[in-house]
Amino acid sequence: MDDAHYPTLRAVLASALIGTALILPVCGALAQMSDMKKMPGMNDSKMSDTKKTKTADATGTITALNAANHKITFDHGPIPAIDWPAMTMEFAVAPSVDLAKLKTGDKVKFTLSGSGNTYTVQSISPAP
Ligand SMILES: [Cu+2]
Repeated sequence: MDDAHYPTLRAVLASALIGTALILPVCGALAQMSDMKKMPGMNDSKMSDTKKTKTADATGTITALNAANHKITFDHGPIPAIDWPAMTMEFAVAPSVDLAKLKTGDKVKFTLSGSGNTYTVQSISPAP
């Protein structure tokens, strides 16, 4: 190839690189800014949603009692108030609730309070 083209090519490549170098950070900054605009908004609504304390009423059957850790396992029905499907799960129980009065197999109504996926049983009463 003739040398005459080499500097030109280099200049073109150099300016392309500089152009890329100049454009990329701007795009990156814009992308970050729009990400940052989006993310906190999403997190905010999610956080305020999950961090807000909610209470819910539910019914279920006691499938296990863990007196040592003051926990109880319910096979519970759907809990629309907190968007939960029916499932079997263990809950921490508030100290005010006397687990000694309960036994596995009891059908009960119970109230929950908490946020996100962390709910504590606040009261338990026999289901009608
Ligand atoms: Cu559950």
